[in-house]
Amino acid sequence: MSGETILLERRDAAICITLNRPDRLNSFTETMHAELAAALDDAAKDDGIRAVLITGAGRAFCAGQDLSDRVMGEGGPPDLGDTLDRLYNPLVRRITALEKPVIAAVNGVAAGAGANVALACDIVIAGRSASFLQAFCKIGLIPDSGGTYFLPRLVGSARAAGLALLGDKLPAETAAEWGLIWQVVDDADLTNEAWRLADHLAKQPTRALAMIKQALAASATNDLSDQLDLERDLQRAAGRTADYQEGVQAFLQKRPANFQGR
Ligand code: T3D
Repeated sequence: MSGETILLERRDAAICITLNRPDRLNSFTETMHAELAAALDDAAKDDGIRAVLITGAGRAFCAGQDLSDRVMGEGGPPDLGDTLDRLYNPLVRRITALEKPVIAAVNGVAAGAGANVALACDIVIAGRSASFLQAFCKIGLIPDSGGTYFLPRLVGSARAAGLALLGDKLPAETAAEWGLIWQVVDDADLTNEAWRLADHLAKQPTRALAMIKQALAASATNDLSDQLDLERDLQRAAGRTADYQEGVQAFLQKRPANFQGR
């Protein structure tokens, strides 16, 4: 069900969550966090949903925290560690732990936590006019929502430092050239292309895709030996799925596989 700050659209086994505060560039409020968390939890529980798409309404993907909620009151500065603990960190964990592929369709500027929430998704595609902005240093903060984790891993330490310390806008095409994101498409094609991708992923062997997510995430901290052990364990589990049987049969029978996500 759509909410006050997000829109939900279901097409077969894929669901699109649209961040919907366009006049504030879809910046995060507590309500948007709550609605997004509920939508992701519903997607996690619903076996019929096999791919999730996240995008923004209007001209932005998301401008990070709504700064009008951060005006200093008499009680002194807000405890930003608390908001990371309660809101942003659980969001990034929800996305990365979801046992289904998550696509970010970045339709305009993605700034602050908005940029890093996009980078937490499994596949990031962007419209040609989109941009990525580690806006934090401009207001005296550090990249959060996984920014200091994702950036060096995706683009290397020199580019990560430049992005985080300068806070300049990185155009989508450069982001793709640098390997920060998967793909850039023409703005007019973004919605169709994002749905095409979501529809494709929703028809794939969902459990194997979840295990691929798990293995890729673990490779950031595992050594080769541990990673080989993990691949063994996950492959053992993948080999016991109905979709693996279907994949092999379909190959041998020279027909498209009809995966059920089991
Ligand atoms: O606080 C915690 O809990 C800790 C967690 C922090 C996570 C964070 O994300 S911190 C970083 C917060 N985000 C930013 O610092 C980005 C602020 N926004 C911008 O720098 C620019 O708006 C953009 C570069 C994203 C886009 O620039 P531009 O020129 O295309 O648009 P604009 O004119 O600046 O924005 C349009 C409107 O959206 C404008 O309102 P107005 O003048 O039309 O009434 C602007 O104030 C509003 N807006 C944009 N971003 C935010 C925002 N309002 C509240 N919060 C925002 N983040």
